[in-house]
Amino acid sequence: MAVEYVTYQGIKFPPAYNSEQSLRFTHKEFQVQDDDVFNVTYPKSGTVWMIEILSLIRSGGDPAWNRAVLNSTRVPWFTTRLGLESALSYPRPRLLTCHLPVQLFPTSFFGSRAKVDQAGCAWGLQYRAGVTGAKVVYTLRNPKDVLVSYFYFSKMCSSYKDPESFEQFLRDFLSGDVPHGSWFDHVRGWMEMKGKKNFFFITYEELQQDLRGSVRRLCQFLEQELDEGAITSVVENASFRAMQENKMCNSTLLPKDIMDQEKGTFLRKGICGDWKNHFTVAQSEAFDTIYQDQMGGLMEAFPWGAH
Ligand code: PPS
Repeated sequence: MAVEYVTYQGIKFPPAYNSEQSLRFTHKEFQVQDDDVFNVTYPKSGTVWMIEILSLIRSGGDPAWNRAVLNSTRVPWFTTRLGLESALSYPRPRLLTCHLPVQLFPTSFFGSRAKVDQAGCAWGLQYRAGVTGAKVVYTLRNPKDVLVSYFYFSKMCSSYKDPESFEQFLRDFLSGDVPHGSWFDHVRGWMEMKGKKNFFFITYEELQQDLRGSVRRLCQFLEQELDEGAITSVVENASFRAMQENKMCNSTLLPKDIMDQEKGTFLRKGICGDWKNHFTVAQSEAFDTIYQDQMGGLMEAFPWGAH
């Protein structure tokens, strides 16, 4: 059946999980609590990985919760219809997840005066430091790897249009004509928050390179002290292999009409640099030109910036 995306404020969303009403509600009316922790990503950047890490940290390194309860219940997708119900009945302190670009994030997180401040805050939103203690963990990944992962995911997930070809998907990704909008806008928007004390930025590549160090930094940010044994347990239980074996996070429990496991695997490769197996030299150069143009000075801020 043909997929018709839901559009909210000019951005497309997959129809199985979102409606215009649920997106408007989470944008305009969802009440952020002081002790909420948000896991925010552009798709395919390490969302479910961070869900495992955050839940393991929350349970002091004990994997029982991760092994017994679905990831979508532990850290609900609060912008989706079902996720919103879970989020509203979730006992505080909540762990929540979304792919929202910053301009569609709940306004209750920000000051509501919708005017551009003198410093030129991009979306006309002002952060009210001290009013809310809610925290955001934003994970980003080399966009070329995001694109490859997104390409395969779109093939297996019924709520996404099956890409015509890699070349076409590349064109759509570069022009931002994909669900959840442009990677460039998403990252640039959230990067405006860099330096705020309630924002934590991390890359997929850092998680790969030094998961233990990343978990330590996250614990510090979340003000949750874990001893070395507990950190070891987080690292072990959030490994690619452990996650592949855990039905509560490997997506194999999803019904075929949502995710067809015969068409692919959600935890597909879990590596950095798979783009090199997919991009031609010309495609990579075209990507770099647009990346440079869109990201400008932000380029060097990321581990893949120099390449
Ligand atoms: S989604 O659909 O947006 O929620 O997808 P998301 O979870 O953001 O991204 C899925 C990719 O993350 C990889 N992944 C991991 N890599 C390494 N280690 C661990 N533990 C891990 N967990 C998830 C997953 O394999 C997807 O990447 P690809 O490149 O497709 O393998």
